[in-house]
Amino acid sequence: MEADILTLAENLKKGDPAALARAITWVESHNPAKRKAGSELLRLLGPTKTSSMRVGISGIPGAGKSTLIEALGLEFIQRGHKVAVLSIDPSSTISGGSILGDKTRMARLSNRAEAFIRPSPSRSVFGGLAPHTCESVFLCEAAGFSIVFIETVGTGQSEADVAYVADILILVNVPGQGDELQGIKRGIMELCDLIVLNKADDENSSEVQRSLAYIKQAINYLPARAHGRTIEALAVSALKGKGINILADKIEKTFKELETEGYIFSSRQQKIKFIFLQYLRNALWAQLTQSAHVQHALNRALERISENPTELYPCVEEVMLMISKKSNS
Ligand SMILES: Nc1nc2c(ncn2[C@@H]2O[C@H](COP(=O)(O)OP(=O)(O)O)[C@@H](O)[C@H]2O)c(=O)[nH]1
Ligand SMILES: [Mg+2]
Repeated sequence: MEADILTLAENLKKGDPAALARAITWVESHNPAKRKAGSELLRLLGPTKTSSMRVGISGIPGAGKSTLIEALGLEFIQRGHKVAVLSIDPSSTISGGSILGDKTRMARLSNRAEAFIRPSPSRSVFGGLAPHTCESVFLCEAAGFSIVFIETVGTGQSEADVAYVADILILVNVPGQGDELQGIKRGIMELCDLIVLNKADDENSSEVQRSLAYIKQAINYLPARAHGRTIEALAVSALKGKGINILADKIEKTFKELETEGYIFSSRQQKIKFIFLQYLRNALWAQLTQSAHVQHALNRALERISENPTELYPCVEEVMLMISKKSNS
């Protein structure tokens, strides 16, 4: 394994896609030996000196996230970038996954030597996507990728988690979404830096204009972001390639400004602490609930609480008691 790790590190640093794919498999693995090899590899590679732009792309399924990433990816390649795409795939198991899904959707991008596309499971060994996605981003950077897109599944926790990994978060909307749906998206709207109205194939259509006006109005009601910028809205058509260069300009400009202000560096520092704590909490939970006694106490408490909902605290105490007995024995 040791020699394997060294060889892999060398090949990865040369930008070999097979080495990168293998390394990502290691950090995502449920197999403790592979997982350990993955950490060893990351330690060996160390922090990369060049910083990549980490761009999260969020939005409901079908909004055109993958199509948009393909269009943006090709644009950034033209600008001299190497583009990695990590698409969070809920159906992907840790061992493999539905690689076909997004690769076929990004056929033109995946044919390019400057691009690397990889579906990533939405849950790691210890739950949540942030820890392993974050490590996969580090690996992409070590392999020389200068922009990393992280595409979420557009539902649930992955949306909030991706904000911990990305420097810039883009929310993809489509014309004609009702107020109700926009409301659901409020949580993610508060985290994003740019809102893209995709499928604006005809930017002058009344539906596009209405949706854009609605988004701009909604932005006014959002609290200010930590970096003090207002969220911008932009209509594009990923399919027709409209507005893609403007969007790419905005991404580059925002990133450069935030980097110059030191915001990228400090927010990455903050975020990695959160990720570490999430990782640790999940690891602790996994370890504590390994014991059959604790599992038994946990099941008993779950049963008790379902019958006596007011006994939340005593039930917690009961399990805690068993945990401390186990850790002292
Ligand atoms: N008309 C139109 N269709 C689009 C546009 N972008 C994506 N689509 C289509 O929307 C569907 C879903 O796109 P996809 O990128 O897979 O969405 P995702 O689930 O958000 O990744 C596909 O059939 C795309 O061809 C666009 O700008 N205009
Ligand atoms: Mg997609």
